[in-house]
Amino acid sequence: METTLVLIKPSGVQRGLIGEILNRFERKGLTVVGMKLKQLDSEILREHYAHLVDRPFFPSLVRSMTATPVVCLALRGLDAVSVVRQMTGVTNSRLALPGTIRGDFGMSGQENIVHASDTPENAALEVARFFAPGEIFDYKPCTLPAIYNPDEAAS
Ligand code: IDP
Ligand code: MG
Repeated sequence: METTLVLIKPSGVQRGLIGEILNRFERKGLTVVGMKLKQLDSEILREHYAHLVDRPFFPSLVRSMTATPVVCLALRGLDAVSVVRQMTGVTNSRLALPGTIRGDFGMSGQENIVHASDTPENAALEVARFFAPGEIFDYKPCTLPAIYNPDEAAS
């Protein structure tokens, strides 16, 4: 099973979408193994968005991501990273498909409601960036046999 990081960004928090977004991931069958509010600062954002620090919109991105606390979610499941990226939709919310979070709730490229890890390697780094080890809970929900077959659940 993979564990991936989702941030409900200030755009999602301000819009009152925390419950809606969490509901989608729960209904899908992902296990919430970590969850908290966190106020971000430019230091963690320079690390988290290291691939964007030299882009002209980076100061605006930092302002946007520090406007309110974000909701940090660690979600576990088979192929959780790609499943959650598909549920998130492409970066520009105006191009994101209906049925995705960005496609259903967003109109912006920057104010695009959620962050989701893009590869298993980055997911491991990002979960460790936003959660202390004691904040991730290794439990198996009793619904797992209804979500996966035994071979899948063992992987
Ligand atoms: P992703 O969130 O879909 O993985 P990234 O390219 O990793 O997209 O960019 C991280 C975040 O930076 C985006 O979610 C968006 O909020 C912001 N961003 C990316 N490209 C632009 C841009 O061209 N203008 C403004 N903001 C951008
Ligand atoms: Mg990204």
